Amino acid sequence: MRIPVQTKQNNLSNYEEMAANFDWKEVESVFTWSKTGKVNEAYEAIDRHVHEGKGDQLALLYSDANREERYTYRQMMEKSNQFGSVLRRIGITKGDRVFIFLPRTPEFYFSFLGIVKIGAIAGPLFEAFMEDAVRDRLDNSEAIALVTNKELLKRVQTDQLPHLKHIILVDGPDEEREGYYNFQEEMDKSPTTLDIEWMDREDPMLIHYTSGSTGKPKGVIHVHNAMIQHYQTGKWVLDLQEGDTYWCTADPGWVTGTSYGIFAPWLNGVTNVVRGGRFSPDDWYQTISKNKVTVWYSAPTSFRMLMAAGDELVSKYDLSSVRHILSVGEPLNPEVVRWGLKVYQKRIHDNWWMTETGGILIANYPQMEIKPGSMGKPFPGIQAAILDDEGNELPPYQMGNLAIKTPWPSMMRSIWKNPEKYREYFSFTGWYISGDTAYRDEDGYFWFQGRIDDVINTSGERVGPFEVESKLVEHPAVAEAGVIGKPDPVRGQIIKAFIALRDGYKPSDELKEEIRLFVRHGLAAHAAPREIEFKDKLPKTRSGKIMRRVLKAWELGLPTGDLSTMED
Ligand code: 6R9
Repeated sequence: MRIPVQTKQNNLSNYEEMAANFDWKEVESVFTWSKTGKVNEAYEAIDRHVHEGKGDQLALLYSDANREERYTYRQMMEKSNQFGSVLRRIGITKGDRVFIFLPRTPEFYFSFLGIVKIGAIAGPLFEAFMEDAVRDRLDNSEAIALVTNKELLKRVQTDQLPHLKHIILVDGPDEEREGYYNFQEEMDKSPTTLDIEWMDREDPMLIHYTSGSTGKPKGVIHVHNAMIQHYQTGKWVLDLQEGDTYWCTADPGWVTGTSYGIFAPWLNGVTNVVRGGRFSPDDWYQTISKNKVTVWYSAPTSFRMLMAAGDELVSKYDLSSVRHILSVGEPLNPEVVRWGLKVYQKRIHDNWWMTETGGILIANYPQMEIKPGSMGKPFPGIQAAILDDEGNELPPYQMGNLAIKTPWPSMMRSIWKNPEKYREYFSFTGWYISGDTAYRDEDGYFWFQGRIDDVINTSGERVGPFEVESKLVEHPAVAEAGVIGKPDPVRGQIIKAFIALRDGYKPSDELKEEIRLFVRHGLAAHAAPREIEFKDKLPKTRSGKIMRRVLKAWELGLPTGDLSTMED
């Protein structure tokens, strides 16, 4: 099935022609730094518009249950300048890691832009992270400053973080304490102008931690040069145009919430909607209708939850402002695309990319036919291929490793303090290996098949099984644990843990609940196993590795395959 184009929209009028002729260099001339050679992505996203006479245009429309605020580009420029000054006064300089552990609120965005403006490296954290997850990230990155609030500070083990010298609290501190600062007081003391730190294109700007199948989460480093891709994909994939009101539902703790919740919309000069608080179908439809959202970027898990909330709910709201809908994070089920067509009378445009890629690489464009279930075609300037395990390109319809020709503007430039991990992605010369499997059809559309490793994708969140297993075995009752993703109609996958108990512990529902809460409170709610099954013994290799492949086969009732490496 193919869904034809509904309207002709942006200036990527002819995909085939653009894909054949596009040169990233053409994009550079939009920006100031094509003349100076020096760049700052936060400046280009915000200040540039003010200098081009668009300072009074709305940049941020923020709301949550208690607050409703709007900020123009000029105000965003001034607030982020002030925060940049705060950091400079404290002694933060270029290259320092400054983390933000806050709910999605305007302070998050002022801080983020301020950090980038002074050339420091911004580290956004999910508000949902608990103690261990926060500690691992602050520790590995050797973060020197943290912007947070009193409630979330309780989850920061400052005594175990010798590098962390400065804590800026948006609602505190209650009394004077060395190294603690009051966000608002410091902002009030700061000028609204700032000497921007002019950076080289290749200077680091952002660190996002993401999960692999082994080891602790890794710190993916992005550089200022990523802006070329943020800007151009914003134009051609998100279809951002003058006058748009855009809503990306992703949290900035996730790469989608920075590349497409901060940079792409502001580089393109549109109004960016941020809605705080938790997901609810009513709340989301209200957010669209109240703000007259024109472009809406979300994730399959959310669309599936909206679908579960029913067609009738949709008819209660005026969603007619919406022109363009997009999805990323996991496979977008054809059923959801068809449902979107029925209830929103709009196509939902799937696109593919990763934390490591920094920006969209494969997409369904507004002016292209959609084949439901396909991720779309490579962005102009991007060469995608399917490789076999020796690095040879495979013909259409053969499944293999989804790979991208290196480099591209927003590609990660390193893994923090882990060059070996970084190299693993580039084991075939000239290619980035994504870890996803896919095939290409004869029209050049790419179709996602799965992950090569054991990484779990639950409601669009990437969870490393190792991280969850490590936490599980910290529980006194748990001797061994193996964690897999189990297919789930709404969440894509749920986390299922197989657990062997220590001597003296008996399986019970209470114990399951206790273990679940242990992970929930130690790591994060989304990392806690929804299902737990007790086993006398877990399948292991002779070298002692838990064989998740066998656990998966048990779960799905499939053959267990080659067991030659399994211990007796
Ligand atoms: C942006 C983001 C990356 C992994 C990726 C793949 C899965 C993302 C997808 C998709 C099927 C899509 N994924 N988009 N799978 N169709 N359109 O999601 O980054 O959190 O790093 O996850 O997510 O497996 O490798 P990240």
